Amino acid sequence: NRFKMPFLDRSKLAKNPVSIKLFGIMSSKQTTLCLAADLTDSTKILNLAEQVGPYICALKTHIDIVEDFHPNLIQPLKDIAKRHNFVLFEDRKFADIGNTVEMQYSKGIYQISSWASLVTAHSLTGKGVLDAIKGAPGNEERGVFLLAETSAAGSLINDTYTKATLKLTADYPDLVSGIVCQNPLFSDSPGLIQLTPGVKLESKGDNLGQQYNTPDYVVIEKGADIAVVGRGITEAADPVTAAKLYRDVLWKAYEKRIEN
Ligand code: 5IU
Repeated sequence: NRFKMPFLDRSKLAKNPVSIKLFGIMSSKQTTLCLAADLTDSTKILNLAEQVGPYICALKTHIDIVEDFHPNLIQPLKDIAKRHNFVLFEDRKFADIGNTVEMQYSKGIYQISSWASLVTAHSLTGKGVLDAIKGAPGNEERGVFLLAETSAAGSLINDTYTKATLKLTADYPDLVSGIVCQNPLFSDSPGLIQLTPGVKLESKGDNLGQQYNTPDYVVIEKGADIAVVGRGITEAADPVTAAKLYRDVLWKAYEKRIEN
């Protein structure tokens, strides 16, 4: 099963090009850390990306919270991602009918499909979302993380929904990079990546329903391959030191998981 398999072996079983790339980055940089760069200022995002670049495998954005957004932000961000070898990941959580998703993904001021190798999507509206992302213009290199669970307290997602999401994933092996979830929902399909948000060393939540678990717990007990860390890093006194610490702790947990 995937929990015991090294990433490099799993990369050979992955069908999505971004997953293959990610497994390679994770192995060579020894990091499973995805930074949630939830900042509203372009310069701050670029500076943080530059500084923590060596320690992350992916940089997750919410591009629509950037207050001074200009398309000029994209090229430097792409340059930093290339130089430090990490993947750009827009957490757009597409959830509309296919036709609308196609436009949200490729048009408007953000033109997500032109720069984000990875995006998130809800499975709520079914296969149309995936067909839209698959067929839209933009970069050839693209992958989707489908939401099967969330870290939010009181989430309406139930077991039936989660199972149906996994089933949908199986129909798009070349498009879906992995699953966003909190529990080890799939043990086979080693080519798929489990992405788990809600990760913090001090696992106290916020006052808007976010629930945190520690790096050790999500990787060893819950099967996370990539851990998403936002405020644990962005709000640390020294974000660079914090990123390095999360990288180290997460990687040790992964090594422990695949041990013997
Ligand atoms: N995020 C979650 N939980 C989820 C999903 C996405 O926290 O279930 I799906 C996003 C929201 C935010 C980041 O961008 O991951 C976590 O940030 P913090 O580590 O600051 O809570």
